[in-house]
Amino acid sequence: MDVLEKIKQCLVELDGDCVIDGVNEALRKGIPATKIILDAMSNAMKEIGKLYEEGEYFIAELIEAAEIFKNAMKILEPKLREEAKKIGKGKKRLRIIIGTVKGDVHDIGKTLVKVMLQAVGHEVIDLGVDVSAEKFVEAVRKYKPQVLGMSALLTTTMTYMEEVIKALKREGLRDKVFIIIGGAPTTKEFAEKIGADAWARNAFEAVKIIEDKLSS
Ligand code: B12
Repeated sequence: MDVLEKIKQCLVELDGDCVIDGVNEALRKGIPATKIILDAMSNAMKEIGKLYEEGEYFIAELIEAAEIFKNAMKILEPKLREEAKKIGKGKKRLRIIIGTVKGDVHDIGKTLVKVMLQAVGHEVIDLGVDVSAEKFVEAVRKYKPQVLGMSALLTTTMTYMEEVIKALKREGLRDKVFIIIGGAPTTKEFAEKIGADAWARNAFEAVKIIEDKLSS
């Protein structure tokens, strides 16, 4: 079996040791960390989501999958940072605020975006998870970032992104930041509908969009 397929299978089966073995093997073979994370591991998480939906897996399994993912990230993060540096134009260092919106505690995707943006050389202020509109507004006022990134993994919380944008408008801060959103249920159309400036499918794309639009 191909090593990326092995990592995916092992993660879906929640076999942490096997994931770590697979990751080490893939790195030895020279497979980029970006590919390991965005292809094998992220697809495994989608698969795990499906198993949850179908009633095969429960919350305990989702928690375990998240733990395994985070453990593998400890090995992959240094490589990921090296690789991300290469996409960065690195001309302008930006200040970026990022957070997962209110009601939502999913943070793996957001953290990946953060790590890659930091690797390119930007300053990232991570507001964490379950972040209210007031907190986003306060942070934009305080830190004056060029970019605001919002993450949501639930269809019930993604709508809150629009609340944040409305709150920024009310405070006269909307036009001062470039707003980029992401997270599994979001789309480019949704981003346009709520008045965000951009949407990214994954962490790699997020860095590219920000570099192209703002860092050159
Ligand atoms: C792991 C997981 C959990 C873990 C999260 C642990 C953690 N620390 O994050 C735990 C157990 C806590 C959890 C809880 C719940 N979960 Co959950 N979870 C998942 C799962 C399996 C994987 C998510 C993940 O980490 N993916 C891997 C990362 C790398 O991918 P990603 O998050 O999509 O991020 C990438 C892009 O989206 C993008 N991106 C992400 N954020 C951002 C931000 C910006 C600015 C940009 C530009 C890009 C970007 O870049 C990232 C990297 O490439 C998903 C399945 C799925 N399909 O997503 C379900 C899923 C999201 N969960 C789901 C549900 C229902 C729940 C619960 C409601 C279950 C419950 N009954 O309690 C709770 C909600 C808790 C809450 N209030 O938030 C559903 C959501 C359904 C829906 N349509 O709303 C899903 C889709 C599973 C399913 N198919 O049913 N979950």
